[in-house]
Amino acid sequence: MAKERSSERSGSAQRSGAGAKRDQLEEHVEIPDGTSLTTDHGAPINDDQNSLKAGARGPSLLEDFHLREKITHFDHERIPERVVHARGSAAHGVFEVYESLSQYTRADFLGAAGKQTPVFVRFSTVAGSRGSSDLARDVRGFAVKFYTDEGNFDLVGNNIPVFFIQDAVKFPDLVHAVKPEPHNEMPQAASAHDTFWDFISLMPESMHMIMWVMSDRALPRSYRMMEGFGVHTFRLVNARGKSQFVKFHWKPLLGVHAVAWDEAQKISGKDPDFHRRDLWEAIEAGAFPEWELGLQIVEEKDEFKFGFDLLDPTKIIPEELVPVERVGKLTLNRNPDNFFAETEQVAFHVGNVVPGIDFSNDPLMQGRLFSYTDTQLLRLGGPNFHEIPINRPVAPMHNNQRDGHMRQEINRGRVSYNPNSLGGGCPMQVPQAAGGYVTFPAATEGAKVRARGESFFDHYSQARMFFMSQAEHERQHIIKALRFELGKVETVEIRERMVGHLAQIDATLAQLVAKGLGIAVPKRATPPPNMSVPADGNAKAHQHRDIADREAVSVPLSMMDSVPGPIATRKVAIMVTKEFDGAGVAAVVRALEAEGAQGLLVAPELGDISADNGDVYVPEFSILTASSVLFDAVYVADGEKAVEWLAEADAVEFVKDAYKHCKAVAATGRGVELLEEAEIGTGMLDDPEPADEATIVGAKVTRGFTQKLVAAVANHRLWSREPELHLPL
Ligand code: HDE
Repeated sequence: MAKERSSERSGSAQRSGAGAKRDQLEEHVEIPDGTSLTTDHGAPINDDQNSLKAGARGPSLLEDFHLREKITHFDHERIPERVVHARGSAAHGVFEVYESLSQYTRADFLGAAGKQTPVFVRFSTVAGSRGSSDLARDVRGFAVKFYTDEGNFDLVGNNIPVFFIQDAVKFPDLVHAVKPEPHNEMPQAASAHDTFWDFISLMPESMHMIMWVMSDRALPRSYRMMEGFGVHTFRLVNARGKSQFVKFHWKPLLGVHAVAWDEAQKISGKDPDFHRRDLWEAIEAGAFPEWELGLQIVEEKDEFKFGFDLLDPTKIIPEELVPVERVGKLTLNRNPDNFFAETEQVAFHVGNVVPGIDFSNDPLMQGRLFSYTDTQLLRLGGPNFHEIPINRPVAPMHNNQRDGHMRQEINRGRVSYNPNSLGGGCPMQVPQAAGGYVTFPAATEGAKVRARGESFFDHYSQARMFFMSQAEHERQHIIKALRFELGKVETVEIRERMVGHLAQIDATLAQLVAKGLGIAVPKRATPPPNMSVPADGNAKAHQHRDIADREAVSVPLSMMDSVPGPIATRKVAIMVTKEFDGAGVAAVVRALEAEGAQGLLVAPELGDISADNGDVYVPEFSILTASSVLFDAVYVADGEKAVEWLAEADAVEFVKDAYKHCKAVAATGRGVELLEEAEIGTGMLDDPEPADEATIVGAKVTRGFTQKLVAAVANHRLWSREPELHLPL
């Protein structure tokens, strides 16, 4: 009602154009509470359409407090974007621990079976700016803020379990190298350029991470389908003061899946918000993304049991050596209300820990402990960023920190120091028995040196293990990614230096990359001219004893470990033309929905479309607003007019791309003609064994047909379809 009246008001005002008349009408206006327009200081605003002028055609007046305030605020709307991880998307959720973990840790949020803790999780790419594409080849951030009853615990991880560098002092160099080159600010959100590979080729310690970043892990199908890792070794400390080392893992319940490189590049054009939209829509639809928290626990006495160093962030602990124990579930169930207030202003810090969780001496982690507060001071403008709602702990805060920019808290009384007697000694220190944080008394000794442990110098064994653990198509993708990235590098010496490293990982890998670059594999690896490797540059001498076996593999390193998997939330494009097979399409949609997947109609145009049984549908997309790279599979429906698609170049490209990206392509009846037009096969309807198990055709939709479609989507992709792209391995 009130809304109607207020529009009446502006209508009348416009009609009359007379101030006196308008005032009269406004006397009767009732504005619901909380909806009136005001200045930042609460003064009601009567006209937000015109600035204050000296006469209707005269100059604006400086006196116009509303204009000045509105524009000034607008001028200051932007804050510096994160120096890394600028592009991100986030959601609220809950973490529930399955069983008490009190044998490992005194952390209260892990202490009782079924205990729930609210969380806020932000996913990100690393190199690109805030407006860059979600589908860049890049590491993904996976940062979780647990709002525990004992304060915030931030697990600020990535979707790759190792890092490029071993020591924090190299981080600014790494980031300068990967960001757009400083003279021309190119390329955006891409590592395929000289400065990145120049740096990497001089940093042998980065080789393990390079294998991961060149793999399809750097092109996730969805944030919901990627793993997360704490990367560093942390400590868990129990109530008796016993410490154990721990690596944190997040295991997605939908499995770990990626898209193809060609697809990633096309998605970047069709929908640069692909991951952001996917996360948002899944949560809006109630298909809440879930991960299990996994722990790899290593007893203190076993610290030196492995060939690699637990403190070295370029190494994993293979799951075959220490299994991952799944201890709880993370569920994201609510989208943010406001992107800036929450996703942009959230401030993570690897140093935000709670009693029972402690650090190791990993030299990369130690540097991070300094960096995160420092960067928030600049980005969020002062020391009170912990008071921004998204950063505020649910646990009460009491301390003697005071004042500073944008202080929200009104501290009462005159005491802001400790010890004090005037305030009764408050706020009081908390004894350990009452839950106070106590740092684990790890023994420390040694001379002050700028050095790295000898145990950090095997840079190739785990890089090789990763490569050897990949399925054949995954290796092909790594080789192609390296050919692409190094092919974009203009300086030939950098390419050669990189191939020299690859030769230390695997001879075939090096040969095939070198071939693509038109160079020879160098006879001897060029010893890097930096000081991070031993002076003799002899990698073999430092090879780790337990993975010196050149054939060592670790099964979970391949994403094939995730298939077949659930198809929940997968999207299948259903291509329909007028008078399509209504019963068939309904059966396909039902079969998909029974598995939690979606069938979405793509028609030549938007607007109502009738099926042959008279049912009227509203297609979600027209062929111009959709592209098969945005779906997991394609089904072309039968119908007398299905052949109309054949004249649509976009429709032919649609299915061609889906096939090329190894997705399930299905068709019934005359729909099969579109697959054939796209050169997916010939005479398929007569052939009871069409080309492959992800090409599914039939005269009509049957139970067997939908079962095959569901099974093909569950396998994610039929990568073996890439033979024409295959390189001899
Ligand atoms: Fe970060 N990192 N990082 N990082 N990092 C930041 O903090 C830094 C590292 C990670 O969604 C910054 O608030 C240093 C490893 C994530 O808001 C900054 C070093 C891992 C996010 C920073 C590292 C990460 C950040 C930039 C080497 C995986 C995004 C903006 C010593 C375990 C968090 C900010 C979000 C963000 C510094 C290495 C993960 C500058 C100095 C290793 C997920 O503080």
